Order: sequence, then structure tokens, then C-alpha cells
Amino acid sequence: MANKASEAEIKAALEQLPGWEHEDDGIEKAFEFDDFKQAWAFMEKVAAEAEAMDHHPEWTNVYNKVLIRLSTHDAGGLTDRDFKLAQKVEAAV
Ligand code: H2B
Repeated sequence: MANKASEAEIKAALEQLPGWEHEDDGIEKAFEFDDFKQAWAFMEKVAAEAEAMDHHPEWTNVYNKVLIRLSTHDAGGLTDRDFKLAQKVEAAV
């Protein structure tokens, strides 16, 4: 799936990604940790995976909360790269 995912592909991919929601042209999930130190450690792991994939999240962090949004800007929507990174994010929790 190198191109933009279809609605059916998005639905199938999200079945493997509990808590992720399809919003506009991306997928999003909010994560909550005990404190900032844990949130930051999680962000470091995700940042390393993102850099290795050359695929980067849009995200915000406020103290112990991290909101992640994934979208493939080059394709103008969701692609397999977003679902792969989402799986890496889940593994980093
Ligand atoms: N990250 C995301 N989320 N979407 C992209 O389209 C994207 C990216 N493109 N990281 C990459 C980098 C591109 O800009 C570089 C030039 O490969």
C-alpha cells in the first residue's frame, strides 16, 4: 500500500490499532503516563523509530500527556507508513 489507503484499508488497519481514531486525513491517539519523565522517555523511543523510518509524527506534549497524529503529507492522506509507525508507537508504550 504505497498510495493513499482506501476507507476499507483504513478500517482494517485500525482494527489492529486499539484506541487510534481516523480524524480528517490522519489517525490520532492520546497517551497518558504517570509523569513527564515517562512521557518524555516514550517520545524519545517514538522519535528514534520515526527517524529510522523517515516518517514523522505531528504531536503535542503537556506534562504527562502525549497526543500523536499520523498522516502522510506527501500523499495527502493515510498510507501504510502511518499504520506501520502507529504499530511502532504501540510497541514503545
Ligand atoms: N512524515 C510524515 N508524517 N509524512 C510525510 O509525508 C513525510 C514525513 N515525508 N517525513 C518525509 C519525511 C519527507 O518529507 C522526506 C523528504 O522524506
